[in-house]
Amino acid sequence: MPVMSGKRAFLDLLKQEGVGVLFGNPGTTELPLMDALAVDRDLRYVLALQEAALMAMADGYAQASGKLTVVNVHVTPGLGNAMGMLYNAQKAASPILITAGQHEQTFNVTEPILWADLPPIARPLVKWSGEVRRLGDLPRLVHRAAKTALAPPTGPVFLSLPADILNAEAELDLMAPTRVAPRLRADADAVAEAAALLAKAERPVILAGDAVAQSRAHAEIVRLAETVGATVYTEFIPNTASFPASHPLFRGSMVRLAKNVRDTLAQHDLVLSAGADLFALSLPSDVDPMPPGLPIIHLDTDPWELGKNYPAAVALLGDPKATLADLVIAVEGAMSAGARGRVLERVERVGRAIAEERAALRAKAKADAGKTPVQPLALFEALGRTLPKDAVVIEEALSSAPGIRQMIDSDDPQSYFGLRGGGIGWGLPAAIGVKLALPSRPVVGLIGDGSAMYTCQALWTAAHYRIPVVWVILNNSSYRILKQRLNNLRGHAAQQDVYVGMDLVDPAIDFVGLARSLGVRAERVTTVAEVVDLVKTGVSGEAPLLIDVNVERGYKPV
Ligand SMILES: Cc1ncc(C[n+]2csc(CCOP(=O)(O)OP(=O)(O)O)c2C)c(N)n1
Repeated sequence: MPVMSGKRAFLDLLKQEGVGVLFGNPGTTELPLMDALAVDRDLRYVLALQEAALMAMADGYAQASGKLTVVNVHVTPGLGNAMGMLYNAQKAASPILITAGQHEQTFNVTEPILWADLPPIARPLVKWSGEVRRLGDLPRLVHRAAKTALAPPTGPVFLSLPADILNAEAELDLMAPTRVAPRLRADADAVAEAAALLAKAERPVILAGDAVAQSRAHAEIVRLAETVGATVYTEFIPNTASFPASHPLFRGSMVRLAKNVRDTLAQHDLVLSAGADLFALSLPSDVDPMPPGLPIIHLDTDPWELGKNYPAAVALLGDPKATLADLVIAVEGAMSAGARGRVLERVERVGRAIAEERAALRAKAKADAGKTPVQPLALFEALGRTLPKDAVVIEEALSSAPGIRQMIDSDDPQSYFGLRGGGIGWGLPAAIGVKLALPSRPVVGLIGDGSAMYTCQALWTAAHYRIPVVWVILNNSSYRILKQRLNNLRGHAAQQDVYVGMDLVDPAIDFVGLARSLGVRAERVTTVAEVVDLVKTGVSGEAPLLIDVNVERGYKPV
C-alpha cells in the first residue's frame, strides 16, 4: 500500500467517486486541502465569496447533474453561513457532500477560535453526519458519505475533516465506491391494487413531484397520464420540470393555498401523487387541503413521506421511472374496453379545457405586453417564444411567478429548477451551478430583487470563471409577496396601508452598479421588448449578463 497524506488521499477519494468540481471557500483549517489542490490537475476548484452563495451554487450543480457534488467550508461560521441553503438542498434531495475543515484534534480541547463540534450542527439537515478521527478511517468515511448521499432517497451528508488528519501520512488503502442501484420497483401486489383503482377512476388527477424529474421518468408519467386520462399538476412549492409543460394534459401548478388546493382536488375522484409533497404549504388554514374521502395512491422513494399527512389507499415505495412503467402495464391490463373508450373521450375533453385556459392566459399576457412597469406574465410569454428549446430556467420569482409554467415550455427533466425549500437567495447562485453542470445549454435565472440580494456575491464567481448565465431581476423594489400576504390579513397594515420592512427603496438598489462592480455586464430596462433583445444576446454570449427590469409592484387584489 502506498504512503499518502490525508489531503492527497481526500482528493483521490473524491475522484474515485466521480467528482470533478469542488465548490469551496477556504480558511486556515482548509489550508492543507488548498496545498494539495496546488498540485492537482484534475479537480476544478470553484470559489464563492460567501457560503450561502456557495451552497446554493453547489445545489444547482447537484440538481442539474444528478451527480455527487462536493462543498468545502470553513469551520463553524462557514457551515453556519451555508445552513439556510443547506435546508433548501435537503428539501430538493440534492446529493451533496458538505465538508468542513476543523482544527487539529489535540488543539480542540482548548476551544480555539472558530471551533465548535461540527457534526451535531449539520445533523438535522443531512442524512448522515460524521467526523474523521483517524487517517486510516478516511477512505471508509468518504465512501460511506458518497454512497449515502446518492442512495435513494438522495440527500446531503456532512463530513468534518480535522487538519491533523489531512496533514498526516500513512499507508492507505483507498478502497472503492459503492452505488446503490436506484431503480427500486414498488411491490407488485401494491402496483396491482393501484392499477385497479386507476382503471376504474372517472376523474383522476396526477400530482407530479420532483422525484419524477430526478428519476428522469417523463416518458413513463406521460404514458400513465394518457393511459388513464388524468389532469396533471406539479406539486405546490416551485419544483423541477416533473412533467413536460407543453403536454396537453399539463395544467400547471396549483395556487399554493389550502382552499385552492381543496377546490381543485374536489373535482377529482382519485389522486396519484408521484413523489409530490402532500402538502408543503406555507400558510396554516382552517380548510384542510385534502377533500375528505378522496382516495390517494402515494408513490415515493422515501418511506417517511408515504402516508405522512394523509392515509394512502395504496402506498408505493419505489423509484418513479421503474414503478410508473410497471403501473402503466398493470393499468392497461386492468382496464375494461368501456373504460378505455371513456379515457379517449376524457383526454380530448381535459386537453381542450386546458388549451382554452392557456389561450386565455396567453391573450391576457399579450394584451399586457406594452404596459409599464412590465407585467411578469407578459414577460414570461415573450420569453417563452424567445428562449431556445434547450434553455434551462431557474426560478425564484415569488409574487411574479404565477403563469410561468404555462408560458415557458420546460419539457425535459433538466429544463426547469425552482426554489424547493423556501429559503430565498437560492436562485441567483443556483443558476451558476446549473450552467456548470449543463455547459452546452442556455441558462436563464428569473429572480426577484429581494431574493437576489441575499447571495449577490455569486455574481463575482460567474464573472471570475466566465460562466455565461443570464439573470433577469424582476425588480419591484419590494418584498411584494409579503405585502400581498399582509394585505390579505386585513389588519392594521392593510387599513393604514403601511408595510414595515418591505420596501427596498431610499436608496433604490442599483443592480447595474452592483453587478458591474463584481465584473458582470448589466443593463437596466423598462420594457418586455428590451428584455427579450438582451436575453437573445445573453444566451448566445460567452460572459454572464444581468438584466434589471422594472416590474409590477401592486400588491392589492385587482
Ligand atoms: C432566507 C429567507 N429569509 C426571509 C424569507 C421571507 N421572505 C419570503 S419572500 C420574501 C421577499 C421576496 O422578495 P422578492 O424576491 O423581491 O420577490 P417578490 O416578493 O417581490 O416577488 C421574503 C423576505 C425567506 N423565505 N427566506
